[in-house]
Amino acid sequence: MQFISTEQRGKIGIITFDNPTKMNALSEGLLDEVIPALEDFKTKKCMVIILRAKPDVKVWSAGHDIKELSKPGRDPLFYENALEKTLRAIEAYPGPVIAMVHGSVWGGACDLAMTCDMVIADPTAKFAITPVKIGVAYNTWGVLHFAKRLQPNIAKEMFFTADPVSAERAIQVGILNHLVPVEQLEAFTMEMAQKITCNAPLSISLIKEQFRTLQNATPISPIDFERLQGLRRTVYDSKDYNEGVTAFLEKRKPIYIGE
Ligand code: LCV
Repeated sequence: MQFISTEQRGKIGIITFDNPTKMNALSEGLLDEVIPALEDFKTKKCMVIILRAKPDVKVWSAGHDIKELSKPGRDPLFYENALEKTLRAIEAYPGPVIAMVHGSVWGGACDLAMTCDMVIADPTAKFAITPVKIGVAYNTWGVLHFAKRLQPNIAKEMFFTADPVSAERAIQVGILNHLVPVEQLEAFTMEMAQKITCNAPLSISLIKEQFRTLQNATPISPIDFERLQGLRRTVYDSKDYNEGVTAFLEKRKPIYIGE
């Protein structure tokens, strides 16, 4: 594998993002390695998955590879998008997926962390969800991950400001299960994973699936779904989306006009 490394320790599967030159951006290449890794750990009956970056990184993941975002006029977060497929694979994994976070977490990587069953971080961690920074038409299922996990006012502040949330605040508002010192992060996470592997795997996978089914059972009428998709199209067709991506690639501040 080119962009991740994997390791199995007993019934624990570990996936490490390892593309530092691109700050572990969630490119199709990286994600196309994560999904088979999850499948492989499932075959090996790993009960717990740890998703992590290398110990010394500044950035856990820079989020979607912006260079791969679809051009205006096409939905950037379509159902078969590599990140959407990865999020579904994490939700469907028959055991807890723990995000072990050292460093900053951006955009789609923040959604990834919020889709994991638990998040354990050290004080270097920070979390930013960034569609409004780039003019992206975020998807409704993605918004649901935040709406399920956080108080609406906190989730809205994260989306509307796109500001990174510090580790200290992340533990206060419920993004984190635990905030531990840098030097204890790996041992603490492994200890929790190890503890879980001593419990009944069938019961664990049932309860995880019950959580997934209940949390996704958010009633929305077909007409409302169509309406939201129409609103999303207005955004991903907009001049602002084009400006957001172009400004990022040109390393300048975007100038939004609301069209
Ligand atoms: C491609 C990148 C990226 C990147 N893609 O290093 O959630 S949504 O809807 O927004 C979704 C669409 C999404 O996830 O969008 C991506 C959201 N991610 C971000 O907003 C983070 C953008 N990146 C940054 O703010 C900085 O790069 C951080 C703070 C991560 C690191 O800053 P630092 O000064 O250490 P540079 O900014 O110099 O980045 C190093 C190289 O990585 C590229 C960036 O363009 C630069 O490329 P060059 O070496 O060609 O100059 N890069 C960074 N993030 N998400 N490429």
